[in-house]
Amino acid sequence: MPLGAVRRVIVERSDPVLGRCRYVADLGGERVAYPMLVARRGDRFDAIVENRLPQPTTIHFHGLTLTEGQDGAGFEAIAPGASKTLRFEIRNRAGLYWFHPHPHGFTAEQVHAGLAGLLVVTDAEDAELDTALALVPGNRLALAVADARVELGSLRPYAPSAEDCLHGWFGNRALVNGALDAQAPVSNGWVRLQLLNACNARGLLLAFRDGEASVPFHLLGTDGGLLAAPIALEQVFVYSAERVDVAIDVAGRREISAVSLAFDPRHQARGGRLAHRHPTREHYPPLAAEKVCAPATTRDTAVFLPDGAELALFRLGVTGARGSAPPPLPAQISTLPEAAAAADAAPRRLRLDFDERLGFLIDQTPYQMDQIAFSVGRGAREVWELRNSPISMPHPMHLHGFGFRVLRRQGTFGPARRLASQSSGRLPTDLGVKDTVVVWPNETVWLALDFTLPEDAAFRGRQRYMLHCHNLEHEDGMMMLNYAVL
Ligand SMILES: [Cu+2]
Repeated sequence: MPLGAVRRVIVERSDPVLGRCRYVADLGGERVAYPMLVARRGDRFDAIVENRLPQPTTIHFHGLTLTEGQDGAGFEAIAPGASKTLRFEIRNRAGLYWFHPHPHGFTAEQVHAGLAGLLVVTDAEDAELDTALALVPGNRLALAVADARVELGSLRPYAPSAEDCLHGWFGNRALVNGALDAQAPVSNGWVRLQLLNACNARGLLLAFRDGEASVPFHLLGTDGGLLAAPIALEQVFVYSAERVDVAIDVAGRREISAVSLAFDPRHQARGGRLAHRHPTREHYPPLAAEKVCAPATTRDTAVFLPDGAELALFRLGVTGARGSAPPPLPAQISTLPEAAAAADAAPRRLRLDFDERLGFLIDQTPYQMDQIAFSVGRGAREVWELRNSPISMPHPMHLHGFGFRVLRRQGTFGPARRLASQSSGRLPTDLGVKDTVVVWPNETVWLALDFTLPEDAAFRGRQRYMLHCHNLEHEDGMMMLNYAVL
């Protein structure tokens, strides 16, 4: 559905007992639940968001460069029964973006409830690639992969224990665009998949199989669009909120299954007795009926697969006769330059830590909504050094407002080290434009950032944005900070 056609977005509960929720797009008469939005770079969005939840909410367009007022980061949540107008222009590169709630203290529960929508942005370069791949309609898919706890065919409501608050909420089954056991028909030739990890906390090690055999694929792009050149791979990490764009040659195959392979997720932090109790939460009910949503005292082991466990994701059923071989992949697919740091930039150091009492912290400080951790100059080019402590977990760190580039990784151990096939200790996904980057335990990651904002009037004055962990239990557990662009 074209982004520009949406007049109103209704945020509502579809199942008050289990606490399931959905976005409904109103096109000025016709209403569509779970809308998948498509736009071209330069398109505008102008719609009213109506909050019909019993909790405050916001819509954060993840990955887009927007003003503080349109970013939906939770400084001004939309109260139950209230509305807000969202109005902006898409200035980012073509790629897979997404939208989800970001009200402080309610984000994990609302995203888990099903509030995660996709926005596919295209441009001339993106269209050229489809032409070069001779992509047939139906062979380009945008998929949001989440995990949920399913028992006896029914989704269990969100009720995290202290252990869940520490490690994250993990399910036992994959939901793809909201469906269990998802299967998509595709035709012979190239298939282009743009995939979002919409799990609250689970890291995915994405791979494809034909029976027992691994099916190779090519990484085309990341969070913020296409790489300069495709990279041939057999598996790729996609952490919460990260996106990958991949091409798979399915010619001559009948069925391909997408899986998350088993890996050691390096959850090394232990012993916290964390429970997320935000003062504001006490004024609002949970999304699920209270009788099924009492805070769990022990972890719900019956319907639970830990992070790093193998998980079936979805299947592609291949139809049509095997024709001639699909065209070769172009050697260059975009004009993205190499990542480079400003020559004189001394790094801004940020530490990721764990405290048994306070949980996960950035620079030893839990989130405070009315504080600004630091300010950056408009148009400044900076290098950020994110260092994770050795006793920790992988933290997918998300920056609001700006895409960035990964310069270097150091101190990487475990499965990420095995896949760090690129220069400067980087993973293949590090070669693209990112808005979310995983920092593994003991690892230091250097990022190149450019804080140039659009010239127009809406961006004038101080703009506040956030840096936070996108493990949503860590996010609601205060692993966030505000920064300002002056
Ligand atoms: Cu985290």
